[in-house]
Amino acid sequence: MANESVIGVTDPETKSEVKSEVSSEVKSEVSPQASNDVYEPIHSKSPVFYDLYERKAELQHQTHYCPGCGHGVAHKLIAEALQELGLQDKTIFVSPVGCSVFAYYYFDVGNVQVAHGRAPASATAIKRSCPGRIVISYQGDGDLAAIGTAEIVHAANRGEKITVFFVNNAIYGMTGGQMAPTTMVGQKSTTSPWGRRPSNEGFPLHMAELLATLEAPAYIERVALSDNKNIMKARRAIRKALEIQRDGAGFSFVEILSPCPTIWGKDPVEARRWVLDKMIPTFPLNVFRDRRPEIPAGNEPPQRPVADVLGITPKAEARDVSKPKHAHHFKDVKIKIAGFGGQGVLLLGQLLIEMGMREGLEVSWLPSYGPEMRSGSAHCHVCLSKERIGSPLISHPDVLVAMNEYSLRKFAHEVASGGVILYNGASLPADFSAPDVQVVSIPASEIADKLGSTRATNIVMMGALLEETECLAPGTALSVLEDKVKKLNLLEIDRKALTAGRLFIDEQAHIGAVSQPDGFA
Ligand SMILES: Cc1ncc(C[n+]2csc(CCOP(=O)(O)OP(=O)(O)O)c2C)c(N)n1
Ligand code: SF4
Repeated sequence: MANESVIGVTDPETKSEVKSEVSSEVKSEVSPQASNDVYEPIHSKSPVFYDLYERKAELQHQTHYCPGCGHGVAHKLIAEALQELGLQDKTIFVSPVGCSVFAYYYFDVGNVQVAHGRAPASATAIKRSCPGRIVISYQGDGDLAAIGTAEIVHAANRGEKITVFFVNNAIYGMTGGQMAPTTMVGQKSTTSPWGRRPSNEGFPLHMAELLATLEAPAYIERVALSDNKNIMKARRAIRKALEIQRDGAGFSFVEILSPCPTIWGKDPVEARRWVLDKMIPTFPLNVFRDRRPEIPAGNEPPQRPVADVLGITPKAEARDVSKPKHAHHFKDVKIKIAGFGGQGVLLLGQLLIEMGMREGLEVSWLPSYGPEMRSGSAHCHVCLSKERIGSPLISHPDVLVAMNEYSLRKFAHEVASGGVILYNGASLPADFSAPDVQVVSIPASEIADKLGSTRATNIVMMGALLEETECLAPGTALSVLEDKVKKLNLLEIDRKALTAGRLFIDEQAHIGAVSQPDGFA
């Protein structure tokens, strides 16, 4: 729990308990089908976090917050409430970007750290997938009332059953004192050096009042960390907000007026007094909402895997990855597919990752395309890996599938040494050269035309890719095509296109025109 003298994190034993408990709950909350899913939900601390957040010896007795900062007090009040209510093991804490970005080092609960302003959106997703958990979104005023205005308004308006603690210190602390939406009239900041003027910067936003205009929220209160009496009131409000969530009553929100001595240029005592004298008159303390919202019962979303709901679940045998159908002779393969919109560039990538999933590989697909639907340039990155994929972005592909000359010229230099370029063309452009890589020209468009549809060009290239690299099994390709292509005449053409692409490479190899590049079978 929050501890201002020792900054520790979950001990490994407790962590594993939480892990197994959460996993089993997720399974039971989703559906019996989910337990048959290919992937087990994993809830554990990311390896990028320190096991122990160790500070220099002389700093061990304090938090990373400045002396007198309200965040430390808010943390303590929240941690105490969680402990007193017995909610520690059920809680998932969503940390923001701001001075409290490291909140996950202070709370021995489930932790997620999210992008600036997005905490209520992430908290929504977490709460909806784990309705039995206590989900807390903790945010500063820059995070919640500037970049994240839309997220908080809509989460509140939907009546998400989460708790939001909004730490309002009237300034951007972490980035050095820029004006926040809550900066008060006349208050100086680095971006309002003459003091906030309504004529130029508008008026401060009153978030508690604003959210109280909505129908859905169950509880909204503003409190202040100005003096002991108000801190005790803050303590009660924090506790109540958590109780409301525990009881499933709806959205709860506590705005906490909080000192930021460093940016305000005051000592800790002066800063507290400033909250009392200056902030409270601008942001009056009040309970703005305390009731159970009357939200008509509707059709609850089905707690089933999205693929099942959309009716796109692959056949049972296709999902069975217990026995790999294909020997993968690689650790990972990075493929870039590039061409014009309309050439099936993105679809080819999607088919490959679907195949990879069915063969038990980790996969990723990252598309990139312009605003034009047809004829604009498009490309996608596909990773097939035996290990978890760090980034879906590929700088140096092992394989480039260039669907046109423009893509060949544009991306050939990126291909890793020993890699392969598969080019859709009867022959390479005369002045083209790519040392250190294997380049194969495949007249895929002509082949597809002869089979009855230019649209099958990408499938000819897929056949060539499978034959050339042996990264995935042709049988898997067929089963994916059978699931995805609904029109029988097109499916027939695609089957032939796949075979034709493979045969083309096979024949080239027999006449010695194609050699196996490094790294592939
Ligand atoms: C997308 C994005 N935009 C801007 C930033 C820079 N940034 C980091 S924290 C912050 C504001 C922090 O202020 P606040 O939310 O009030 O929290 P405090 O530091 O005062 O606790 C900003 C603008 C960022 N990290 N990410
Ligand atoms: S800059 Fe302000 S908000 Fe940030 S840690 Fe220091 S006192 Fe706290």
